[in-house]
Amino acid sequence: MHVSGTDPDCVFCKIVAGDIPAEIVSETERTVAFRDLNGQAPTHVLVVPRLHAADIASLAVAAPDVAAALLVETRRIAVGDGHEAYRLVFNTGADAGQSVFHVHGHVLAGRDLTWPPG
Ligand code: DGP
Repeated sequence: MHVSGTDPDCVFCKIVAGDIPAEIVSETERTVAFRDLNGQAPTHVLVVPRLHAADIASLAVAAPDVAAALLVETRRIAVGDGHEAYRLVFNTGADAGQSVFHVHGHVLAGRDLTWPPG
């Protein structure tokens, strides 16, 4: 199970700790949300747990309360940016486009979001 307190080599653990700057959107007891460096929509926010977990399924098994808190936070982020509708993406595994292995939900909103995704 890839869940632990923090990983010293993880870029998102460093953002959570404040060691790397990011445009923080919200902070809760369990989560931190910040704008994506390579925004793909007018709203493109990443919401992450403070604890290190590789992906959403690992997090849900090890700490379901944290996974639920992360999901609740996604709507608050979208509404905070003025959007009732949003897309939530968890790329899971390198072949699915995951490049940072600290679970993060992409909250995307503010433009037409086509289906199927690329
Ligand atoms: P994914 O491909 O699903 O693992 O998404 C990783 C996202 O993280 C990608 O859209 C770019 C973003 N990202 C990577 N490094 C940083 C960083 O240091 N700061 C911020 N704000 N975003 C980052």
